Amino acid sequence: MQNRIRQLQNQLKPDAMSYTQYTLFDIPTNSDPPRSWSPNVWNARGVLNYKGAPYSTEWVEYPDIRVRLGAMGIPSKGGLMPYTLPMMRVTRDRGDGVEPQVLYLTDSLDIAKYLNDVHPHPPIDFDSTITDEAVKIFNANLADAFVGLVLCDVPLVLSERSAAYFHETRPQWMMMPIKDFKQKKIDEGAWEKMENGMKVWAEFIGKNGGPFIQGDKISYADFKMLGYLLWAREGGPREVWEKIEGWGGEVLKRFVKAFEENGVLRRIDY
Ligand SMILES: N[C@@H](CCC(=O)N[C@@H](CS)C(=O)NCC(=O)O)C(=O)O
Repeated sequence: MQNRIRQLQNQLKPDAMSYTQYTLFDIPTNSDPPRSWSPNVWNARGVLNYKGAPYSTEWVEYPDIRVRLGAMGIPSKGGLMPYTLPMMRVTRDRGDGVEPQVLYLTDSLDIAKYLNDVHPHPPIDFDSTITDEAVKIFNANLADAFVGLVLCDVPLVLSERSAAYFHETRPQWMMMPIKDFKQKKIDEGAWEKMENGMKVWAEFIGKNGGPFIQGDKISYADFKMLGYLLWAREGGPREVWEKIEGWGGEVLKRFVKAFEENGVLRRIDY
């Protein structure tokens, strides 16, 4: 028994002295202080906040993402977006004089899963069936409206450099200037789609009594849905968010409040 205890103590020693640092790389708004607005980044930031994990934020402007990540030796993903945020750097110093270990996590789902493994409490359900269903519902009912009414106006909350980058890069898939694309989406019924979509959204979120998709049990799908809402609230025009809030009604209010009560919104700007 004594031996077993000594063995355990020896195993624990380096860990007790080791220390891990998380750095979340995020795209800033042009406000002072900057705020977190990107739905993808929120998938990671929300989980960090929920877990109460200590971390620091490094704000990176759009045109600097590939430069900064490339300089860290992170491989390019190719395509139109070879480097993306969120990225989370994990630095683990074992306190034994040896070079700290560094890990780069370059996708929001990987970051969320990593955090859930390392910090199991409070738990998050990662059942992919629910996540897939939630994303499918968003894509079928709301994505178009969000692209037209939120994404197209994101440059308004960005710094001049990031806004210029956005105007330069997004027309590559919109096939036209952002302003024209926004008008096209409005002409195609973006407002009506948003209103109907939010009703479907509220039915889906509230189907088990709320506040989350599975009732009281929080899942990664809830974090993804929150990410979309925060995209609109932090990155879109105020009138769009006010409409979304109205159409989401009580279900949306309870959903956001439950995240607030769980500490998920405590860190937005640092
Ligand atoms: N699958 C990625 C997607 C991330 C993503 O698309 N990030 C955007 C910001 S919302 C980005 O960094 N874009 C870089 C660029 O446009 O150059 C994730 O969820 O982590």
